[in-house]
Amino acid sequence: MAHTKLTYPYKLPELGFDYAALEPSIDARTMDIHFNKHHGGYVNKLNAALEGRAELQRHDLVTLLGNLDAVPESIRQAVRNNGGGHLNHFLFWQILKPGGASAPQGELRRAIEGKLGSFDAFKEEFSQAAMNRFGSGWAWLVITAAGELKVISTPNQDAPSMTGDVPLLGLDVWEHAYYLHYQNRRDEYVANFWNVVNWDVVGHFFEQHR
Ligand code: MN3
Repeated sequence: MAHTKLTYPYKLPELGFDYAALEPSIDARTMDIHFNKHHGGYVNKLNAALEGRAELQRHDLVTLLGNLDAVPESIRQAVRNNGGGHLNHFLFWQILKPGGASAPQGELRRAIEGKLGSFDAFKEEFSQAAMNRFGSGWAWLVITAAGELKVISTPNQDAPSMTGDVPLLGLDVWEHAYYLHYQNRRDEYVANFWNVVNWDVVGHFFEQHR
C-alpha cells in the first residue's frame, strides 16, 4: 500500500486495473503513457542517479527525500525530481483504483468535517489548490507532522514527505496527466477527478497514520 517503504532498485508497481478503467474521467491512452512513460521514466532515472551509491541505496525513499541535504549535490536534483516523481505516482494510482467508496466514510469523514468544514468545502479547497498551482505540480490532502488534516500544493515533483507531511490523497496537475483529453481545460479534469477517487483507500491511509 501507499506507505510501504520503497527501496532501491525501484520499480514500477502493479497498476492493478486496466488503462481504460477510469474512462471517461481519465482516458486509456493518457493512462498508458502516464504510467509507462512518465512514471517509468522517473523510476529509471532515479535508479540511474543512485547507481553505485550504496550509502544512499540502503535508505527508503521517504527517508531519502526527507534528507536531501545528505544527498551529494551532483545528484540531488535528480533524486528530488525522480524520487518525488516515483513516490507521488506510487500513491496516485492507488487512490484511483476503481471501486471503493465514492465519498469519505467514518473517521476520515468526521476528521474532514471537523477540520475543513464539510466534504464539499474540502473538495472546493482542494480543487482550488489544484487550479492555482501554476505550471506543473500536485494538490494534496495530507496529515501534517502535528497530526492535522491540511490541503496543500507542491510544485514539480516535490513530495509532501519532503516537509514531513503524510499524503492521503493527491492529484497530478502536470499537463501530461490530462492534456490529450482535456487540452487546456484543467478545471474539467479536476472536476472529473472526484468521479474516480477510491475513498476506501484514502480512508485506509488515514487510519494508518492518524
Ligand atoms: Mn504524472
